[in-house]
Amino acid sequence: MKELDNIKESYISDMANVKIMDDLNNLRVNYLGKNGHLTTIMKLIKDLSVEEKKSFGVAVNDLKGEVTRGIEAKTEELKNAALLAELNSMPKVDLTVSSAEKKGSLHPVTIIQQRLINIFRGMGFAVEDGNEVETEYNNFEAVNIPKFHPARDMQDTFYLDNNQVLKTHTSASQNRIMKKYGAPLKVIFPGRCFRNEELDASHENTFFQMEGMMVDKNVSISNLIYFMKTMLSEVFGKEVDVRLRPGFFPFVEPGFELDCSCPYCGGKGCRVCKQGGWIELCPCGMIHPNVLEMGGINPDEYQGFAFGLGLSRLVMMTYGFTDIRNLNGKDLKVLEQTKIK
Ligand code: FA5
Repeated sequence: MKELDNIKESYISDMANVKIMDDLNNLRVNYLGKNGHLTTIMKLIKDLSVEEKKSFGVAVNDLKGEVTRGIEAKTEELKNAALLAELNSMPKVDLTVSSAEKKGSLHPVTIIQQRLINIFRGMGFAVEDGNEVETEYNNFEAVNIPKFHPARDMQDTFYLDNNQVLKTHTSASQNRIMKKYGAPLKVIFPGRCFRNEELDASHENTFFQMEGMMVDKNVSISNLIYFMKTMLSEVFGKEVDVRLRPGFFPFVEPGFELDCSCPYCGGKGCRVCKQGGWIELCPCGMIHPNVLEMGGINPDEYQGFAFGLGLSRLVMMTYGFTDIRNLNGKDLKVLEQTKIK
């Protein structure tokens, strides 16, 4: 039938002009839609003889099938072309180039902190995390440093509008720990501290400490010495001696500076211990009764010790850093030297 031939011819030409999906959708509507050529042509069927009706129906259906298959094939073709265009527009990746050669490593502070945690866990201590932003109360009042106490001058820091501060020492967590655990307790809590400092090779405004507390009945200075000696011997991998000198901290009574016999020269004197044979490592003392009481622990029943190890300084000593600022710096060579082998 001539009309059907015309439709086929215009379909072939329209299909040849399809460039994008919208063209193809228009073509689908024009030929297969409700008012499309292959739908409206069926109106002619009523004027045909029975025989003609049959062959006309078959021919229209054949052409519909051809158009449907043509549309499917074109859809696939357009999708592939779009994908190819997208791939071509992407930056080229050369899979033969070897991957990044530099491997990451743990920060020296993390390494030593983890080592200390393992040692204290082995001695039955729990491990806690402290806040970096603390209430002024916890940082000072709760450790027996009331407002206007001169000890605050040595630990100046950032004061926030809401009575909070960037914590100046890990002792700021003592009160929370005591309230959380009650007595008896054995806990360590490492953390980052902040002070308004004159910066030099051994003073940073941001540094790490590791605090420890043990509270029980009949705890004495001997327990403190035992744990400190065991911990330091483990850290340095050899037996070290410790000694106590008087030191003042309002939250301990008596308070001490704990020195450790130099693990590098065995006490004979070297560069690390500045020829003195001893290294000042860890302020500590017996927890002041006021501090226990503020933490909800009865000082008549319980005693305890606390220590505040200068973790950043211990890291410096362990790896031979001569300037503490390298620990917070971005020089990768520093980290590479301390990679765990
Ligand atoms: C304190 O911070 C006490 N809270 C420690 C303490 C805890 C005493 C429990 C008694 C009982 P001190 O200000 O001395 O004390 O700091 C402790 C250690 O932190 C120092 O020995 C030093 O190793 C380290 N440290 C202090 N200030 C800095 C700083 N600016 N940069 C690097 N390390 C520092």
